[in-house]
Amino acid sequence: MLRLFIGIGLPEGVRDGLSRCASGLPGARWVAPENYHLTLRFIGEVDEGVAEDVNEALDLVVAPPFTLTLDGLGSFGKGHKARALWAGVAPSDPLLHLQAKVESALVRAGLAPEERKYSPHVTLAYLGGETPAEKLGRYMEANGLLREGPFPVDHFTLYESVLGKTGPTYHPLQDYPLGGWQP
Ligand code: 2AM
Repeated sequence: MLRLFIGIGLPEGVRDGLSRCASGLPGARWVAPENYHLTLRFIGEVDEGVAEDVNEALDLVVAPPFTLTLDGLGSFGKGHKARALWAGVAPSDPLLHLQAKVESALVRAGLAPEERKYSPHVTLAYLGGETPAEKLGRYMEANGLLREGPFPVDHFTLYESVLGKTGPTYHPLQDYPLGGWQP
């Protein structure tokens, strides 16, 4: 079985910029900068036959390249209930267009449609409940002006997520270019 998701990798300069925010928050499990990414669609565990169907469907996705900007910080959950800290993505119609194309390709490949609303973000850290709300508030204030980009997005990627003792690592399996149909 393969644990798959589809995402957009970030240029080294953007990862460096984000990593400068990755300290000063007790209880945070920081994502390693080489693992920073923007998810388009989480797939989960599938067998190799389904993975091949997904690959063939993604090969047919046609969407234009675009630029993205990361803007500000947010969290899933608030205060002491926050469970993830992330960099936000400045509103982008081309990103939503690509995400919709990817979603319909996956449904064509036989996957069940995603029920959850798409919420673009780059996870910087997971919080296990030991981070005091007041420390998180101060961290957000100190780092909330975070802004990276604009940077070009000219492909998206099928990743395998490998769960390990120190957390998951993400391995690119296949890149799909943006910018028109290529034989
Ligand atoms: P996250 O960054 O908010 O944790 C690989 O796990 C990627 O898929 C991550 O970007 C993760 O989002 C996203 N993802 C979405 N739904 C998921 C789920 N149910 N389980 C694990 N990862 C999920």
